[in-house]
Amino acid sequence: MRIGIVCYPTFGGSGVVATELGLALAHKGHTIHFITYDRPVRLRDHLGNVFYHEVRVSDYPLFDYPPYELVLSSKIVDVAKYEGLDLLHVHYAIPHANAAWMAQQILAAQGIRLPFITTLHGTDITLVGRDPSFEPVITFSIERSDAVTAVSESLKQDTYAHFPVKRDIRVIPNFVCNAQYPKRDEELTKRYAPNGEKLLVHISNFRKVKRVGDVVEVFKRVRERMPARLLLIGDGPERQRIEGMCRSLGVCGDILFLGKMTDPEDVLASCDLFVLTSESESFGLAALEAMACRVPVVSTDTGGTPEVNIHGVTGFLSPVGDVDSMAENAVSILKDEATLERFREGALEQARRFDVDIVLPRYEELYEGVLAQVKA
Ligand code: GMT
Repeated sequence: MRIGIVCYPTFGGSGVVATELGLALAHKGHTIHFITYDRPVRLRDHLGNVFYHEVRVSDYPLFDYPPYELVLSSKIVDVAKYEGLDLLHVHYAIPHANAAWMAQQILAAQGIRLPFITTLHGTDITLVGRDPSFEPVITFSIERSDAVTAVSESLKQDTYAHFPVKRDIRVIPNFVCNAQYPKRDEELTKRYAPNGEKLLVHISNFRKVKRVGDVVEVFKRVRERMPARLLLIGDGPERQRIEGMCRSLGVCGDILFLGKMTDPEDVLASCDLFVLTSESESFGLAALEAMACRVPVVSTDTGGTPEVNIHGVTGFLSPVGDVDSMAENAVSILKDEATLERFREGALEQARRFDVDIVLPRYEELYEGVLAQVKA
């Protein structure tokens, strides 16, 4: 199949999933055209059948708001026509689904039928999407998509709860390419934990929804009970505040801010526990990536996280904001090697249930179904 993929090219989970999906499809022989405003950060492989089309918005002074969606729609039309796309898969509803719908209309006027699939990722529904100024457009473009998927059962239910949407939404969870994840490298572990401290890790875009301050509070409590250090990977609007918080709590010396990392797997695999304290999380891809590195997870019990992090098996779940409970759970996993090992195994087993080889065929089946409907 010739498949167009529209996504955010940044470090967000939706862009990562879209890119890994495109690469996995390309490995199976499909031709993939990424259409986005920058090269997706995870687009690292040089395969002959993967292409990147940049959406460049003119900065004409009349535009206070550059019309990105219009340029995106035009680019989709162009790629669909000249590369002969069979279908388009857009990740994150805003503004990708409505840009896809507009492109579909323009192509239809030229006698070309381009079906499009929308994958809902989380904040497009639970945060941004709930802003009333977006609601009619999101509802419309979800209804008009040829197929819609959500990355968790929880996100599917949230969509029905917050939007007047009636159509079927198929749950296809996020995935990991387990074969790509490295084993723990003791040398690397020693660099971050030179005195055998337990290594806690958190990865996010440092937005408010991630409650990174709670990660620091959890860490502070764990460190009172055992030698420990914390790696914070990523960057975003909350970083400066969190740095200030670390200083005032006096835990700076044991917290390392590593910034944005394109491929954090090696560092992840050198850690002992992943901490995810989000207010809401439709899936928690970073937690699944940690599990693929045999790292258990202490997380909040919100949105889709319980579908990924199994309480008592891959880690533990606590109410949002309950830093005492999360710290207690962290200590109970880290307290002895045998327990940690049991959770490590549980985490890896769970990651294998979300392997690309299991999830990818579900997307291919969906694509084939959509194409069959178009031809009928
Ligand atoms: O978490 C973010 O702020 C980024 C966002 C995105 O769309 O890139 O992540 C969402 O999609 C990920 C991939 O499907 C999910 O794993 C995240 O749980 C989801 N984030 C939220 O729901 C907050």
